[in-house]
Amino acid sequence: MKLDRINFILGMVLGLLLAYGFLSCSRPVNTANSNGVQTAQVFPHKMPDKKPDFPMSIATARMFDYPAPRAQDNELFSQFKYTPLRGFDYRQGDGTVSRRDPSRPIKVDSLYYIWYTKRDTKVPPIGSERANEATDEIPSTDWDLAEIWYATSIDGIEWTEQGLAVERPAKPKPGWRSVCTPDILVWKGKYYLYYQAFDEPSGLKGDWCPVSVSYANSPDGPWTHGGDQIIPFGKKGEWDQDATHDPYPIVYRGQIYMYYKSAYNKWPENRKHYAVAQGLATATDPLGPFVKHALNPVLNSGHETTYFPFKEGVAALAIKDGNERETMQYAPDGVNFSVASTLSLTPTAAAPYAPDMFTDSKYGRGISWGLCHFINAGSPGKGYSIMARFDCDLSLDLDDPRMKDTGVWHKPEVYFQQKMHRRQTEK
Ligand code: AAL
Repeated sequence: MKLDRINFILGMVLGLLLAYGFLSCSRPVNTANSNGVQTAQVFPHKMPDKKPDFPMSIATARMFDYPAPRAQDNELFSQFKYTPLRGFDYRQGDGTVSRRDPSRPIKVDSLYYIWYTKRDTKVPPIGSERANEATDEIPSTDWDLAEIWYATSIDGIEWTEQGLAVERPAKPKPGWRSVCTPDILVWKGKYYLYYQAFDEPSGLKGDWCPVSVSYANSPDGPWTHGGDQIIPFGKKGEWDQDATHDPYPIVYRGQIYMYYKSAYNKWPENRKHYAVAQGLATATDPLGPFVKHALNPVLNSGHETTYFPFKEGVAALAIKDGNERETMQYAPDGVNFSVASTLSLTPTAAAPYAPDMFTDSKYGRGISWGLCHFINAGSPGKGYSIMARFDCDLSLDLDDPRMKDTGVWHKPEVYFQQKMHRRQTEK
């Protein structure tokens, strides 16, 4: 009898404790305020400047994982403004000349220099799906049968095309079909151009190519070939087994951090389910060897590579592909990236100017302008790309509230341009 009574009392106490536990989780925790008055800890009207320590939803808690809980105060959030470049001739848009995938500008004395893919062919590209019909005169893609040219500018808007920097080598050297998508490294007073080097028309098996490098003592050249397959392909079955694209070196933590892109989950006979990621390879010598990071890929989304030193880490722009497309990302170690902000109207193939891109800065200052491209400048059958300038406020040395406005309003016509596709209209 006595034991039953004890069990009953213990059961009651346990039930009361469980009830209190449930209720305390499901409603705001009550605490006394400074006057001893009981108040529920509800999220405050005044935005907290750091993460509160009371229970919140994961969405509210996540606000404090960004550089600032308000986008307008987020150093890695910005609008993007665009300006056409002057000085490049596109033959009234007949599709026979194209300029794209600009390198980051570098400033030498008082002049900005850029390098870029230039295609100058008798006819416009016929498309990667017809790569088997490409010839020595008929390009498959916009970057097929291309070479690397360079230009200079005083203001980043008016450019003077200076001429050929890296030409296609003779067959069968890597790049004999096309050299394109360059980027620049300045290291110990010398200049290094890294670029994609095609041995077949892009699209034949896929957009498959390695990366080569050339170097010079002056930004005006002459350029000396320095090596091929600079970024090692992955072994068969590894994500970057077929291509290493968009080579993008910065100097960070005393080494050359070479970020690059590859597309995976696609094969010559099945290319629709592709995925894109970006990897990192490091070196202490610009001609290699480049050692790939064990945690590759380091970015799960994005397309062309865009990185810059920011505070103690590295910031990255991810566009076009992947669940985290249209975001700024940040890695305090240059390797482990997280979303820092979401963006709109992002620059494609963005190549930002940053004075500390190659200075091994211990506290990167960020960016305020750069170049990018538009690959749809032409009309059907006359495809070509143009380069353009973007401006932004992703800089610790700029404070432009207008560039932090989160509303980007387009005229209705911009939306009406995005017409339904045929299957939608046939419904
Ligand atoms: C660009 C880059 C690479 C691709 C092609 C030319 O935007 O991603 O260079 O190979 O498209």
